[in-house]
Amino acid sequence: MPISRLARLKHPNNNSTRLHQQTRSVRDVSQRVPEAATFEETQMSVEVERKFVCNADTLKTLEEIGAVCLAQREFKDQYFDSPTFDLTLRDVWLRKRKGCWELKCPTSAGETEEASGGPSEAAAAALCSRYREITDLPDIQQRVREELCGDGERSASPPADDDDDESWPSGMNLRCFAEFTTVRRSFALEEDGVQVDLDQADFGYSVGEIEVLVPEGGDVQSALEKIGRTAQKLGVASDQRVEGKMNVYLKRNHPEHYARLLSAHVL
Ligand code: V4E
Repeated sequence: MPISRLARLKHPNNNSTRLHQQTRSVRDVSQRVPEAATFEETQMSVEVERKFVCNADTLKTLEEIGAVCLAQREFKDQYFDSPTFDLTLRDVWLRKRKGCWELKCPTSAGETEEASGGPSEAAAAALCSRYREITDLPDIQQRVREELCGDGERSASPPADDDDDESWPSGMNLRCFAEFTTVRRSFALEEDGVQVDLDQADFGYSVGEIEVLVPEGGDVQSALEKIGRTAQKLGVASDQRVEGKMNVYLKRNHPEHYARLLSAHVL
């Protein structure tokens, strides 16, 4: 979760009260959630994350390793794509979360260059995903047009209704293919810049994520190492890649779409 979203945790609409009630055993310093990042910081950051299976003991383990509860909030995600899945088949994920548009897309070449390590480092790195997250609407629209048209020229002249926060997806023939609500508890760890999220989706799937936000040109290798150390401390350092919410949602609700993404090695 990028800094911009950490900042949103402070928004008055966010339901942090329940957090205080439900995670009393973990020190709550939600007042110290960082302030908003600048536009540039957010735009150029890469989110490196590793998912893990969480269970009844995870909260206790977080407390034991000194994790600090930042907030609990609930949000609805709506994911959009064309009828022929032109975005997701390119591993590009357009969503609306709490009224804000977000685009998660693969990092461009060189953006996440990592120092080469041994086989164990490579295996650990393979368990992590790296995505660039774009939150500026004009930038999102531009990138989506490029993905859909594959045409930089055409993307210079947006459709007339692009500025309309609600109708621009339908103007590009994008429709909502997935919609679910998540309850997320976020924790900061002593390890610098590491955040752990525990997600409970309304379709009956729970998953944990260890995340580090790497600024442009930042040290992805160091982020991978922090994530690996955190996984060890949490006792979740399995060598199995853990499914995200979207994998499970699509498998259950849209098996054809899921199969296409598997064939394309996106999921
Ligand atoms: C499916 C997917 C993406 C959509 C968002 O997925 P995810 O990171 O699971 O959602 P969430 O709510 O945790 O987002 P956050 O709040 O952290 O931004 S983005 C990339 N993928 C593909 C994908 C993949 N191939 N493998 C894994 C393990 N996860 C996602």
